[in-house]
Amino acid sequence: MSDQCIFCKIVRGEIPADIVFKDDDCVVFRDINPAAPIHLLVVPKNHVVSLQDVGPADGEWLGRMMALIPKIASDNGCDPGPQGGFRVVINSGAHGGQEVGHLHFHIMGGPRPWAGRAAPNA
Ligand code: DGP
Repeated sequence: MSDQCIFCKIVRGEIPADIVFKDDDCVVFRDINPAAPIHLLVVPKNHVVSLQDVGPADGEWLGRMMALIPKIASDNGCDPGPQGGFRVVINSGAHGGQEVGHLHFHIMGGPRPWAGRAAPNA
């Protein structure tokens, strides 16, 4: 955990968020500035700065988080199958367009065209 990190504060319940799922590994909440009709952030409870900071020892919890994504997407309105689906984005570091220094997966879905940002920091 990091004292000043905004996502750690959401994980600790110190600031509000529209949380749709939580388990031992992660918290999932709606993006405050959605780029798609459905835009969720999957945030590990551990303070990991970015994907650049993970390695082989992180495979188990990362794999569990990744494997949750299809169910979280469909539970929150993403249509199944090839006619539906969703986009997953992980921005990493300044050149990757990362704004919040706590690893997170964006899940974006809903019928196209998407109004507003087509993708975070695209
Ligand atoms: P990134 O650029 O990948 O670091 O994306 C950060 C996303 O986090 C961005 O789409 C907006 C979202 N965000 C930033 N602060 C907050 C917040 O306080 N609450 C929520 N729900 N989302 C936030």
